[in-house]
Amino acid sequence: MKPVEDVLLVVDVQYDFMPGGALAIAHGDEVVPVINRLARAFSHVVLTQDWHPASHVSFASNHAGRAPFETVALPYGEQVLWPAHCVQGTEGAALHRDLDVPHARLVIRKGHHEQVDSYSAFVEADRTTPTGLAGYLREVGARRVWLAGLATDYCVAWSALDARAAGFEATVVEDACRAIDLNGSLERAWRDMREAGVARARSDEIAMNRREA
Ligand code: VGL
Ligand code: ZN
Repeated sequence: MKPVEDVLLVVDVQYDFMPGGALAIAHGDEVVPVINRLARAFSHVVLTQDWHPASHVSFASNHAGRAPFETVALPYGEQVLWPAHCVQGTEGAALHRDLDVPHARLVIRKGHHEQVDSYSAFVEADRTTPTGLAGYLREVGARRVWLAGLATDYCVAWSALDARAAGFEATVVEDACRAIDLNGSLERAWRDMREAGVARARSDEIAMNRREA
C-alpha cells in the first residue's frame, strides 16, 4: 500500500458540533483523540470545515416561522433547517484546538454559497457545483479516501458517497465518527453507503495494518 494512494479526510471537527456547541453532536468531542492517533498512520490528510455565511439558507433563523430540524423545499430538493452554526470566522466554526494533525495539507471549506448547502466535501447540495476536492485527489494520485469526523450521517456519509461517485474507494472509520441521528438518518446513511460500496473499518485495525505496510 503506497501511502500516497491513501488519503484521510477529516470532516468538520469544529466547536459548533461539539457538546455545548450550536449544533451539538452527542460525544462529538470523543473523535478528537481517535483522529489524532489515526492521522499518524497517514502521510496525506485533508481537513474539511463547514463554513457558512450568517445569511445561509440552511439556518432555520433565516426562514420566518420555521424551527430547527424542520425541513423546507428548496430548488435543489429537501433541506433540513439547522440552528445557525459554523458561521465564517466565528469561534464555533474553528477547528477543535486539540485536533493534532500538523501535517494536514489542505482544508476544504464548504457551504459558503448563501443559497446552497454542502454536506459533501466533493459536491454541493445542488449536486452540480464541485468543491474541487475530486480534482485535487486525482491529481495527487489518491485511490482510497478514508473518512473520519462529524457527522457520520450527514457530512461524513455524503462525502463517502460522493467519493465513490467520483471513482475513489472509500472507507468510513466508524469509531472516529459520531452521528446526529435525526429521524432515522444514521441507519439510512449506513444503508446508502453499503449499497454504494463504502467500506467500514475501525481505527485500531487501520493504524496497525498501515504501520505494517
Ligand atoms: C453538518 C449539518 C449541517 C455535518 C454540517 O458536518 O455533518 N451537518 N451542517
Ligand atoms: Zn452546516
